[in-house]
Amino acid sequence: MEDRINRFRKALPEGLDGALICSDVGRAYLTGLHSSAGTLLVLREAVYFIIDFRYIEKARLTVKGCEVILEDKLSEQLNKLLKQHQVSRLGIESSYLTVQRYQAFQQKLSAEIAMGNEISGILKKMRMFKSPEEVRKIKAAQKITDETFSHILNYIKPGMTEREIARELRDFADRQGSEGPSFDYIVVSGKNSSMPHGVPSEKPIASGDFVTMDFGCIIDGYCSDMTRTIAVGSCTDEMRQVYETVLAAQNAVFASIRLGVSCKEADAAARNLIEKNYKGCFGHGTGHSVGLEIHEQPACNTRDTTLLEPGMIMTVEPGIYLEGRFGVRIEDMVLVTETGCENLTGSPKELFIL
Ligand SMILES: [Mn+2]
Repeated sequence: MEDRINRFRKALPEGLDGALICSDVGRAYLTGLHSSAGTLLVLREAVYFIIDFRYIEKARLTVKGCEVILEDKLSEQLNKLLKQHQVSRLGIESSYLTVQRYQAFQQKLSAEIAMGNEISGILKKMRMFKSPEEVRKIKAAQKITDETFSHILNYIKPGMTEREIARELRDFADRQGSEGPSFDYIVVSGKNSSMPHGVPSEKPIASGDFVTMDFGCIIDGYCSDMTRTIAVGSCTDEMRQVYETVLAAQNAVFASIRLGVSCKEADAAARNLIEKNYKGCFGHGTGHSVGLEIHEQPACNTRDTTLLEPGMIMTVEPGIYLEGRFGVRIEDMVLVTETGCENLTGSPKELFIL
């Protein structure tokens, strides 16, 4: 973590004397401590972590590379430090700070609070590239996700509701050691499966339904993300054809990922294949990066021109959604490597008919 703070300090843009890091994820990334409050003041020559009584003991024991201070009157404490270091201009995390908090800083702090996006940009860029330690955590989270999928295959029976299945996914993953669900799980069946981000309902699973399950775990704060679609009872030729097309689209993306390929090009690999027969039925991006947050930058979509580079972890999740009828999505996570990509997801993808 000390290394992250130092890299961040070195990247501070000219014209800023430092930065206020107030987001949960920004603090967790730079200090290693997960908390729901606290302020990290990063200056060129010193770093201060001001945090309240609830976290102070843990912070003193674990946070390295900065002076840990018990929060009392935050603005007075900050002003004292700003004066001591002759700070005149501070950056903030524009993508996380609320307008209310920004205005409070503006009114109460002696330094000018710069409105730019540089600080958020630097942190997002740093977080794009996962260290071996971060990769290990995401792999551990995915391992539990894979175990949860094999469990649910034996658990799903016609008549169970989408919410019952979502609950079992969460409970099983927690029992296997997940720190919690990495997002609100999606379990949609039958007609509901044509809604990519449908919310699990009291609808019972019926024979002939597709069931799409999108879920993930958290280990040491790091997320995993996976989607599988399975059939219950039976499956029509059309359902099978849609399923095989989505799988082929996913494989086309894996084959496209190599050094120098952009996110946009990886997205096109899936999109071009799907649009041949299912135009207008794939209305979301092909994937996104995953880390401390479930959605990170970059993202494989029709706009993001970021080049894929080793150390990035991306989901690959094409789908086909036939409105009012059914849908299929298949999602794995891959690590971009020097030579292509490594699939971090172990769950099988042949079409299961339970
Ligand atoms: Mn995803």
